[in-house]
Amino acid sequence: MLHEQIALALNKQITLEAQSSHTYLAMAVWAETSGYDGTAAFLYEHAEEERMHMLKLMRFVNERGGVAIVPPLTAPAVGYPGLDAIFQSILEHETTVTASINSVVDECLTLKDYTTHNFMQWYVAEQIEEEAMARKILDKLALVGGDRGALYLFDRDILSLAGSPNA
Ligand code: OFO
Repeated sequence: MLHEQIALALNKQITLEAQSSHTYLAMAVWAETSGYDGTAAFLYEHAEEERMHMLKLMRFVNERGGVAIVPPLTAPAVGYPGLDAIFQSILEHETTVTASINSVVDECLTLKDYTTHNFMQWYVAEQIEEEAMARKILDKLALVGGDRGALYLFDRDILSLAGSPNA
């Protein structure tokens, strides 16, 4: 049976993963309607992955005797100033997600919930990859600078460039 505080922390994490998915979906729509088809494909896929992260947590909470809450979400932005702003905001968001995952892990140790601690290790590893990926993309964008031809190639190559993020 899940400790009430762990259930609360996991439900908070569920909200964050759902909000991530929602936000990346809005970014995908912007990219698709701004001519960045490669970036849009990447972001649609990323949004799906975040939904999977949310579902994995929900199933775990329910399996352990808690009740997963389907969270209300905040409406994401409709417009974005450009690709740099999008990936900068993804990096900042993922840093917040990492901090939140670390605090769940902390709580597990405090309350001696080693099962949830073990389950959360998947998320800890995933965050290392997600942050690294956002940094790698930002580095590429910095190289592109204002060069439109290079931006075209960036958009064409983003899926292979970033590698396929973990599902
Ligand atoms: Fe990108 O964060 Fe999920 O876990």
